[in-house]
Amino acid sequence: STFYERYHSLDDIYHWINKTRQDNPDTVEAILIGSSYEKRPLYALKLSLNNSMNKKAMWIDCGIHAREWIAPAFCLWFVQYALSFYKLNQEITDIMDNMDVYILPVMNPDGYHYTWATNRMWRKNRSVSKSSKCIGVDLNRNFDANWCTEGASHEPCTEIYCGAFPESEPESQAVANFLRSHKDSVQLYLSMHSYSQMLLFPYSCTLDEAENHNDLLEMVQEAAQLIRRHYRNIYKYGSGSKTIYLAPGGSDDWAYNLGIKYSFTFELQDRGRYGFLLPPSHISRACNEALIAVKTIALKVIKKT
Ligand code: 0X9
Ligand code: ZN
Repeated sequence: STFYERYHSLDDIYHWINKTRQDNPDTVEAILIGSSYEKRPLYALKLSLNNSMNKKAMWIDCGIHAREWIAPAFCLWFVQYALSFYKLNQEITDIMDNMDVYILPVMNPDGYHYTWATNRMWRKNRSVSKSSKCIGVDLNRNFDANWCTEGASHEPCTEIYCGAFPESEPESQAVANFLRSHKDSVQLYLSMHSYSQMLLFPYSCTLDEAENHNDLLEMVQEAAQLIRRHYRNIYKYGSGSKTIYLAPGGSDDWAYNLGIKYSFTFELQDRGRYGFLLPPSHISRACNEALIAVKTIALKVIKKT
């Protein structure tokens, strides 16, 4: 199997980031957007394949949740695909000609490292709480979008602990700061998770409909249809609160409220057979499916804006 058909340790991913940057000095930049609770660097890659000015941009983060290994694998896959197929594949060429892409391969490096070293099923980050012996905040409950209302918990020992206050965690703060300072260019926000095969959009923090609900629905519906046609695989789609559950404090809702009106969370393979333990032999298919959805949505955003 190739590099992209395997899961990689955090050290391997840091080496990959550095190598990717060095091998593509004109098109790839590594931006240090912050550091984790345990002081690991958070590098976002900026892919800029057509060096025209004033370009719009999309953001993809992977690995908010530590045990969802297919997500960082997708981020690496996507970078490799974009760099290899620019000028060969029409769709990725159109996307890269119109948008810069920011990619954060591992948003929760401390948790990811912990899943390799100690507990494969760890979800949260690794921050130590003042009030409890339990460790970790759910970074996808730590953003400032109806923070810690129904669907999150103030109890540090739960898997959905929202943290002491919104953006209490260095990882969520780094992403929020970066997006705040790039909100004029970033038009599309994507966050990669697993598992359950869903294409979700705001809101998850309320049952209210987003202002452009029908637009968002149309985009994920087309993406899901294409996945079904190409791979005979079913992805559910809809607003987060109505498709899975109420879950406040998520990055997608927060980015949406910031003004990034095309904001999505993908739940990649599978539907529960292997769950978080998706075998490496499934990586390629899972990533190709997700790629169809990313392309479909990005092209639609380009057309609309
Ligand atoms: O609960 C989550 O954070 C996500 N599901 S997961 O199984 N990967 O943990 C769904 C996130 C949907 N979006 C928001 N809740 N904002
Ligand atoms: Zn997740």
